[in-house]
Amino acid sequence: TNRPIRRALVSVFHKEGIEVLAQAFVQAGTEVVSTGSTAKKLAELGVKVTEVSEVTGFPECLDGRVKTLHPYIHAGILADMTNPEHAAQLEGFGIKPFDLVVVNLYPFADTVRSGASDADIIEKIDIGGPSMVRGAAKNHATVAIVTDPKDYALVAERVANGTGFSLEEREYLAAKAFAHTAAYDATINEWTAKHWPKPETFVAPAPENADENAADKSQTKFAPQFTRTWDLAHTLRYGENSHQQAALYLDPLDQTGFAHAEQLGGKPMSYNNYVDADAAWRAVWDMAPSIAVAVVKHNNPCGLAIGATAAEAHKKAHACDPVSAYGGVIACNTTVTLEMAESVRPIFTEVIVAPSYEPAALELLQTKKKNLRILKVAEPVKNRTQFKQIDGGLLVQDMDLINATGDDPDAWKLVAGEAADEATLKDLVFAWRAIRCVKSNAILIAHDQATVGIGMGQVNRVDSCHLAVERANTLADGANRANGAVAASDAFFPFADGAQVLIDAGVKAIVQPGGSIRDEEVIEAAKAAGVTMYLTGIRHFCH
Ligand code: 93A
Repeated sequence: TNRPIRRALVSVFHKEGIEVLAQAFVQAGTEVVSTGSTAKKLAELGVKVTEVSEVTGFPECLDGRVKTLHPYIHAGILADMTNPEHAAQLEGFGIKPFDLVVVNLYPFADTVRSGASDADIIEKIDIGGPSMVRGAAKNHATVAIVTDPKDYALVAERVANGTGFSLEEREYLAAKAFAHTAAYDATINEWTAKHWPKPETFVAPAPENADENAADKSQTKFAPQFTRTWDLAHTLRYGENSHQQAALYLDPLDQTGFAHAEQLGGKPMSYNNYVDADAAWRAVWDMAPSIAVAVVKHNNPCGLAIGATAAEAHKKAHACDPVSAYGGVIACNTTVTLEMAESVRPIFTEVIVAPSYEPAALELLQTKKKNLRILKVAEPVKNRTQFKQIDGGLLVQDMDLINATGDDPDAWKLVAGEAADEATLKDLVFAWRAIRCVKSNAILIAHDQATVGIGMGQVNRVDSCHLAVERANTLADGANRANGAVAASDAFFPFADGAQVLIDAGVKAIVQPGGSIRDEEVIEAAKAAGVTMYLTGIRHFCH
């Protein structure tokens, strides 16, 4: 099934690595047809190359938008030479078939990332390239299609020794080529969907009595077909557990997010390190512009605090639960100072992530904590679409951000006790912001801009209340930290029992969304104890 390569079509934007192919073409005397600057480069490398315009008898035009889009090229790509009729037709037209097509496309994603103008970005939507790639891939019966420079060495070998590729190899190359054009188009789809949102004129009015879950696809801001592409960054040692394979993929249109962190020290990041560090990184940005530090374990905070300095914020966050902080991940939303590095130094920590490090802080961490993975992330967390895979499907949602209306205390409703004084209100706002990152029935007790007890991961709210109180009150020195502190609940109390646990522990104020049919019972419990209670009207579930 091997087909020797006598005639090749080469049109590549990135010319890197082309030398090895050129050498093979020269050696084998392959007839090469090529586009403008690729032809120039190949000629410089000694290849006898024919310009596409010579083959078509038509000049490249419209600023290069039309180069290869011509039947003299595409019939040469698409003729199935195992089919005698195709062969006869080609001969009738005087068109010669291609055995090899080498193409790489205009760099659309790179152009988007470079911050180029819309006009420049649109000019980088390759039309002729994908047409050649898809044509050659379709016609893998007689054509080998190469899109990946990593394959050049093998191609060169097969060109030079005259063996070409087997059918099995051409099929594989075709599959790879279709993956390449699909990813390319998905990236264009993502950019255009973001930049050209649906105009009002296309939004159908919601039908009367519409079931809110019914699939009125015209209503959603998400595209009916949610295509999205991710570039494989690298494989990971293993996944959540050692028997699971895993890898990290990156968003091709964005090089600033946490996944693109620069690693300045330590062992390679693991799957769980990424999960935890991402959660910690997000948690500290919920506190911006205040200086904040989060300590995360198993995707949940074991401490979160605001401080006048990074070091102070770390000390306060760590003090919330020093037992759990062992082997945790630390995130800071400002420069890590030497003082903070000193504070981190004695604590066994898996990962530290921050926007920057004082040189002395970095040196200390790099030299004294050799295993500590040190990450630097270029930009704060920004709003993204979130995905959660379910069996056979994908759930898509906007990110839950701390700037929803209910996060503004001016919009809160005082339903029990006296209005909080300034310091108490500050702690309530802190607790409410901090609750966003706590998972599954979140109850958080806070004092002096720091968490002191966090209840999470429970299947009922009352257990989370017990856990939060227990955490707050089981420090070695026996301090009863819940007493006089404030508390937040990520969702309403379905019964008064959970709130009562907090009240009995001595919290002076509680913030929660409200909205339970038993709100009155909950409010009564607070009133009876003289505890202040605010309702936010929105909740911050996080699973
Ligand atoms: O503008 S295009 O969509 N129109 C075409 O007809 C065409 N043919 C090849 N872009 C086209 N190409 C692309 O040009 C190839 O995909 C490749 O990336 C690039 C190579 O052009 P040059 O050889 O001039 O650098």
